[in-house]
Amino acid sequence: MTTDTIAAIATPPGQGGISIVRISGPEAERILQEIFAPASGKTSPPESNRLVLGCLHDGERELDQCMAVIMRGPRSYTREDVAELQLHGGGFLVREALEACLRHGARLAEPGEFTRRAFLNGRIDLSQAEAVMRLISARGEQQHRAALRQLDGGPSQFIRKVSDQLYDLQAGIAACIDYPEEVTEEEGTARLQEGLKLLISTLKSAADERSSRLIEDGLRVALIGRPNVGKSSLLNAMLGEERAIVTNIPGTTRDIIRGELILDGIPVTLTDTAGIRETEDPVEKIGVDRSRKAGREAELALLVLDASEPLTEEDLQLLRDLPDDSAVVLNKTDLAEKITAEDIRSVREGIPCVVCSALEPESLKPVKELIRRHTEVNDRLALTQPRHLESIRRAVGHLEDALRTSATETLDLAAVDLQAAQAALGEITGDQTDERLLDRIFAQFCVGK
Ligand SMILES: Nc1nc2c(ncn2[C@@H]2O[C@H](COP(=O)(O)OP(=O)(O)OP(=O)(O)O)[C@@H](O)[C@H]2O)c(=O)[nH]1
Ligand SMILES: [Mg+2]
Repeated sequence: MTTDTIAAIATPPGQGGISIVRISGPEAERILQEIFAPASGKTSPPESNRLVLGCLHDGERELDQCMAVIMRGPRSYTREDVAELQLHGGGFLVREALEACLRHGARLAEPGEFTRRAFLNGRIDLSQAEAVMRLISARGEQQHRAALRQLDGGPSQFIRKVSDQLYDLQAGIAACIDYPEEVTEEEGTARLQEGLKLLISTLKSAADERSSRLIEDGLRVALIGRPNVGKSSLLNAMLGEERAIVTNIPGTTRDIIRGELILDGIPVTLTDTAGIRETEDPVEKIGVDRSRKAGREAELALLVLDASEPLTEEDLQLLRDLPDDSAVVLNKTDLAEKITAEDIRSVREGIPCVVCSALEPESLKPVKELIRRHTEVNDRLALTQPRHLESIRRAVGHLEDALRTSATETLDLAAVDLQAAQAALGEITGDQTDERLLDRIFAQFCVGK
């Protein structure tokens, strides 16, 4: 399908032990022969999939002593002939090697073009191609696991199974229309509706938006509260580093400060905020607005209170204003406690409340445990990637239309909805795609992959 030969540096820029330059296409082997001479002096074509030691040169000029391999298609990543050079890792050398490939007829690859070719040549489907990029950029265990499952073809198998069941329903409609003496319209409609309900519930339970968001984006936790209660100290203690400035002057933190930690394989973004209070200072005012916004936008808002002081009117107001699904952290329990969890619950019934001291790392366990409870995900989900969820939502919409249409109109009209659902599912595996969608997906890749 593809006719030209592409080349790119597959390893990140900078110095390292080894860098890899990759070539794919019909000219890959010729280019390799022209710029690489095996140390054995052999001139016969090298064996496929075997690393060979030799000399990389550009005409008369020696560039490196390196390893090279030719992987003849279809036993290669792209199913085309692929050559790889393993060079000594260094910015100058690797760029020279790439230049040599380009001078001998290769074209510089676009981001993701190797993987795009693997997809176009039928080696992997679209969802697996996306999984490659997810694997590369995985932060934390859960993202990694979801990416591996996807690369393994889990979501694709699931979609194909659902798609087969959808074809069965389409065939059922056709049978009903073509052979009315065999299947009555009522029987056909009843069977279709039963099948549709089952498919809708299968798709909905395979694509849980909350779990998907957690796996993809992690959990956002905001530390809010009035000044000087120890929000920045808590952030630092949780991260194990001095990220935010801490002083005993109320109003120290002026802006949003973020840090990331991984809890149970899920990335958790902790946000420290400016202490919330009435102020005339225009800069502090902006900070306070941002704090309130961070509290509203987080999946989990933690109201931090200074347990060594009685509850103030500001504390009570913040406590009442907390969004649902928030919790309270009573900090500074190394000092004499003036507030208890009971006091808090008498204002907000049932709200989770933990006690700790930012100065005693051991005491942070309950805070971590509280956050961890919010990171629980259904990790057996078939689909987690946002693009896939969007297709599933559309497919479910069409199936629900079909359910309505079959109740009020004729079956052939419902068949149109089923076709639309089938097309939406096909976008996930790439059975139905257009160039624009492919461009959008592969533009997110790195060059050389
Ligand atoms: N004894 C004790 N002191 C603490 C604890 N946590 C914080 N402090 C002290 O309380 C003061 C304020 O701490 P910060 O972490 O700056 O408080 P903050 O909530 O970020 O304050 P703003 O940035 O002004 O909103 C500092 O002097 C800290 O050392 C704690 O658990 N125990
Ligand atoms: Mg602070």
